[in-house]
Amino acid sequence: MTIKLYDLCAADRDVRFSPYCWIVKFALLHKGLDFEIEPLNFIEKQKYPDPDYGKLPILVDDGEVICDSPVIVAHLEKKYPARPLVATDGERAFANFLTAWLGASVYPSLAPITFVQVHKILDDETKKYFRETREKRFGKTLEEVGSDPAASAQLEKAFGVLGAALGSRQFLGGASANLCDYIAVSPLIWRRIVTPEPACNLPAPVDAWMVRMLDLFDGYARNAKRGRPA
Ligand SMILES: N[C@@H](CCC(=O)N[C@@H](CS)C(=O)NCC(=O)O)C(=O)O
Repeated sequence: MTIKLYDLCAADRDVRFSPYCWIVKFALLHKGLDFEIEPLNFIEKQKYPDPDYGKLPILVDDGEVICDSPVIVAHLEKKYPARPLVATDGERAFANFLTAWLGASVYPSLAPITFVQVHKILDDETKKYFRETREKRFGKTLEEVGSDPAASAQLEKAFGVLGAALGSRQFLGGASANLCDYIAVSPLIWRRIVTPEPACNLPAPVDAWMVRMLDLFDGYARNAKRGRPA
């Protein structure tokens, strides 16, 4: 059995920042599965196992190509049912809620101010692709997109919601982490790897939980290499 994760990288191939790839890495670690990582950058699409899909993560599990982090997670859960990522339908519903919350309340403020930082850690050719695609998407320069004075306050408010869900719990999953934690932490790991500048002040329960998340799996995320402007 070989499991290979195609993981998005910066100019330095050891710097791997994609939040969706992080959800998959946490899922593989949670299940205790051995996996190899193949780092590829944004413009190496011809080397992606599915070049037409054109995004990462992609998992290749015993020759089967699986795209899209929720589909990959569902595949892992089905094929490797030991150590479930969610144990009940309620947990699955909460995981879906968190994905929607990230899309509605976190990424709209976090992505613009982080894209400008992602750009700094890419090689020159990839920088060109990244700038062109993101500027086309937003209709503004990356620098204009990245200078939203309201972003940090909006993020503090959004993470207040996560703090309320955490309360005094160790993890969203209770005494131990589950898929809900891996989904919720993924944008914070993204930001941490891309830049040392925090996006906002985190509420105390979220700050303490983040430390626990970084400690998981022998500090896998804490020890992940962080980007420096290329
Ligand atoms: N829904 C997908 C989203 C994957 C995605 O958007 N990946 C980004 C990196 S974070 C990507 O590969 N983008 C390719 C590009 O912009 O060219 C998932 O959850 O895996």
